[in-house]
Amino acid sequence: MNMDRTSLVPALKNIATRLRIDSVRSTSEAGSGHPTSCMSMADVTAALFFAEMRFDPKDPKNPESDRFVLSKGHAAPILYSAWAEAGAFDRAELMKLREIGSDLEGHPTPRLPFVDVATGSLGQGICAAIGTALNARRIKSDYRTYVLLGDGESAEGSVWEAADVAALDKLDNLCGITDVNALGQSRPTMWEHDMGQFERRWKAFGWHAIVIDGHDMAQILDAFAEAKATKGQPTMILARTIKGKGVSFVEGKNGWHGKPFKKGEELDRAIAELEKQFVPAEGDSGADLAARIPKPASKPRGVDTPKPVAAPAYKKGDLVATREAFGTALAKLGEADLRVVALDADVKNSTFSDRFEAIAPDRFFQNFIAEQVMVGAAMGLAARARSPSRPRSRAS
Ligand SMILES: Cc1ncc(C[n+]2csc(CCOP(=O)(O)OP(=O)(O)O)c2C)c(N)n1
Repeated sequence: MNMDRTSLVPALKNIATRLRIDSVRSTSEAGSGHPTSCMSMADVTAALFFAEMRFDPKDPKNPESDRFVLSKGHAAPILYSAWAEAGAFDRAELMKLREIGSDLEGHPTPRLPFVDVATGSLGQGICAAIGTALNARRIKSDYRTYVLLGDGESAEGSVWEAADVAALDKLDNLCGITDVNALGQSRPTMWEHDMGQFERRWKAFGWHAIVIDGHDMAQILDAFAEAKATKGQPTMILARTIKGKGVSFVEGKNGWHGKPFKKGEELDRAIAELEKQFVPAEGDSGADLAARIPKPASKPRGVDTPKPVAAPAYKKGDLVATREAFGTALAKLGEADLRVVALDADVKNSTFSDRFEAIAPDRFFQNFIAEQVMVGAAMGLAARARSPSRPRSRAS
């Protein structure tokens, strides 16, 4: 179902309101979690899932699907809510957040079919997103990778290692969004709402940077369109937002990080305020929305079956340095199995992984002396390199 902007914007706003309500309710039910961190990113999430990404909620591992990495993993409740809204699983499951026995943990894990990599240790998600973006090149797919970070998270050194490598690799299939809500865990963030600081940094690292009001749906949609049209460099959308957006007594207030609303008067007040924010809109029921999500093209892809190769021909008594044996074995594995990739941090001539590069240059990824992004990217590549697996019917 296609919708023009005038119908789309109110429908997306209502989704954002539902995502906020779910995040508030599920964290209150759990008695823990980060509702205010979810509320700042609700508008961006609604636009991303229901007007930007191509994916099939029932087949999240489809090799041609766009990828989403929630780098600020503590905002997991809104990720779960978005997938439930899209029809991946029953919305009632959301109320099992953080229960023993539910896969809807406090931070996302790949036990969930729609999560590629575990996030929550801040600064790692963007590195993994480099891996999923590189994988698109490896398998010659036009899928895009989206990664959402916190502004507090952006102080992590690994974020800037990732920024460097993505620019060097000209990953124009990668789009970051920074949720600049100006608050961290215990205090305001380093640059608070000084958007120019973020913009200058990302531009200096070679990214296309777009500053927007992260609660203005039209600006969000325009920014995603601009990112998609940007060639030769990755894009970072810097969304100025308000932490706790939607509930007046927490909006922009320090001291509400990682605090659910207390059941009873506090929760009821929050929900009542949010429910007032629904606007008249057509076609925003769950089924309408899921039907509107563009599905990825299905391309026939063979399974890369490993082929037998001869083991390295060592003779008893040969003296071979461990690192050289490693390089030789790695090259053999690469020859046998096309899914094997290798990443290096400027030590390929010590580890002999240059032997792998010689036989499979298109599966060898150089990260220079940036080991954090190298390890994270390896995680992203590993998550996508597996053969397509069957979709699971429920989340927990
Ligand atoms: C590596 C790491 N350090 C510290 C933390 C603890 N922590 C969790 S959330 C958070 C604040 C994050 O702030 P920000 O990135 O701005 O996110 P938001 O305000 O949207 O919650 C901190 C310090 C963590 N999860 N990972």
